[in-house]
Parts: sequence; C-alpha cells; structure tokens
Amino acid sequence: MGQQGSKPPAEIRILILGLDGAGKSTLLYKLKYNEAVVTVPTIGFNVEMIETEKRATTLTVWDVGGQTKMRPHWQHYYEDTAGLVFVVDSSNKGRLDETKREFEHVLKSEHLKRIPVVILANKQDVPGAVSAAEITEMLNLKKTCGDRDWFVQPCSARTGMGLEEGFRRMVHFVKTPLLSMDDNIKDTVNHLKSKTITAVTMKQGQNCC
Ligand SMILES: Nc1nc2c(ncn2[C@@H]2O[C@H](COP(=O)(O)OP(=O)(O)OP(=O)(O)O)[C@@H](O)[C@H]2O)c(=O)[nH]1
Ligand SMILES: [Mg+2]
Repeated sequence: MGQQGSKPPAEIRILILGLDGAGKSTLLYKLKYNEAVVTVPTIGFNVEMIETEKRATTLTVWDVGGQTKMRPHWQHYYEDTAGLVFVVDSSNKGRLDETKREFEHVLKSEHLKRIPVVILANKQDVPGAVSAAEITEMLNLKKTCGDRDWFVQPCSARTGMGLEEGFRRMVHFVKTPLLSMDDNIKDTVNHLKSKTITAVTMKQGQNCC
C-alpha cells in the first residue's frame, strides 16, 4: 500500500568487462549476496539485478566472460549500456599491457561513446598489488578517458572493500552525466577539469592512507 503512487525505480544497465580472472564474477556475487563464492571461468555471461539504497534505482549488471575466445562477443552486450565497469587484476602487473589493449579497444565502440567508466583496481588484498594511481598511469587513463566521466576505485572482491563505493560512483555518473545537451563548450571543459581533478585527488587520498 505504501508503494502506491511512488515512482518505479529507475533501471540502469551496467556492463562489467575485464580480462579472464580479473575477478568480475567474484565481485558481482560479493556485491549481490555479500558472499565469497567459488567461481569458474565464465563462458557466456552472468546477469544480476542489484538495488541501490532506498530502492531508488535498479542496476541490471551484466558480467561477461573475459577469456580470449569470449572477447569477440563483448560487442553484443554494448547496446543500451549506461555505464562500463572495467575490472583490472592489480595483483598481476604482467597483464597490464594486455588489459590496456583490450580496454582501449572496448572504448572505441560507438555504442559506448561517452558513457561513464569505473575502473575497479581489484585484488588490493594481495600484497604488492599495483595501486590505483599506478593503474591510472599505466592505462594512460587521463588521455584514454578524457572525453567521459571516469574513476579508478581500489577494491577487493574477496573482502568487499571498495565495491559499493565503485558502484555508487557509477550510479552518480549515470544520473548526473558530464555532457548534457545544454552545456556550452566552456562549461563542459571546466566541468571535465573539475571532475577529473576530483577523481585524481580522491585517488591520491586513498593512496596515502
Ligand atoms: N585475492 C583475491 N582473489 C580474487 C579477488 N577477486 C577474485 N579473485 C580470485 O580470482 C580468480 C578469478 O576470479 P573470477 O571472478 O572467476 O574472475 P572473472 O573475471 O570472472 O574471470 P572470467 O569469468 O574468466 O572472465 C578466483 O580464484 C577468485 O577467487 C580479490 O579481490 N582478491
Ligand atoms: Mg567470470
């Protein structure tokens, strides 16, 4: 009864991509059920509905397998995606070149043009994991993501650290897009600068703690 007349929750489609073994499925189930599940490599996809606080928004989260043979299929999940979560295995420095290559390839898609990106620097619980600041540098994110909202969130799918923050950031980006039709170029540039600075400052804050 109390629900009568209230607005239905907004639905947002989020796509999770990243190399095989980055931790996409682990983090999806940690977020949804707060449980550490034993995963197997995803052949195809997993999809889960996740409600935000106060049920104002429902996220439909698609997690697509990241093995080499799965990557040509990623493009079939792009249409109607409102935000991309790209997961990086921060404990495996040796795969960052491959990660960069795949990430840049994904961002070239017309369907994903200008949509916000949250990069999850996963496996921060592993000693020696590459920091969010290093990932920002190594993936050259200031340049690659210069035309969109982006943020690097350190996290651990194992402990849950940083996951909610990362998805909250995504909801914020989707609901308050950087580029609206009414923006004039000057406002847009200023907005872009301030948003990027916020992201960098927050990352530095997290790195020093
Ligand atoms: N230490 C640690 N291990 C993790 C973390 N996240 C995932 N793993 C482990 O990494 C392995 C791969 O995790 P998955 O979630 O299956 O990786 P995926 O990205 O879904 O892989 P594909 O389905 O092949 O694309 C599993 O053994 C997980 O337990 C993390 O934050 N910390
Ligand atoms: Mg998986």
